[in-house]
Amino acid sequence: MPGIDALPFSFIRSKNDMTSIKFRSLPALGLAALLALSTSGSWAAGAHAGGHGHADHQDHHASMETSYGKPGDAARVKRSIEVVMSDDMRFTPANIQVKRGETVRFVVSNAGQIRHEFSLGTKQELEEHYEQMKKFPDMVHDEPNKVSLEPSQQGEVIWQFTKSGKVDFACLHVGHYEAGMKGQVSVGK
Ligand SMILES: [Cu+2]
Repeated sequence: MPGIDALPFSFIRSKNDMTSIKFRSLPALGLAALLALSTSGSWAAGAHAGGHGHADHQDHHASMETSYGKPGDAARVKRSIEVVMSDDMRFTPANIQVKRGETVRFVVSNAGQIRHEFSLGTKQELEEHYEQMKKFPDMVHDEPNKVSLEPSQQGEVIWQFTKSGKVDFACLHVGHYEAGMKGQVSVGK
């Protein structure tokens, strides 16, 4: 993983809590690197992916609440929304409506010939991550609010939208965001 050793410590730390929930799906390399960098209890929480009960998951998720919602519980998914990513730097659909409180499963597929990702966040957060991606284009992202996909791959993000308003999503691969690879979720009341 070129570059990751050079990442600011605070940046990595802010990632760990979000990353731990997808512990099992991390590629071996990314996991090893993150474990090497991790020094505290957040990885103990990560281990819960292997065995703790439902209540623990709820608590952990609640602690990961963001201004645009929180990782969703698969058991609460009422609706799946298919999102296609393409090499013309577009998401289809690019505008999505959900209700406040709704837990949505985004079924994301990459119809292109190059890697793309679907990242949910505030515009500010996405743009901050994008600046990081420009510095470290090979960074591995595997967090509950995003999925990164090779050509022909399909993945998912399960997210609960807890606040009404607008939530952005984007592909943060270098050049893609500027080319307009972005969209918006409108969260109704
Ligand atoms: Cu892209």
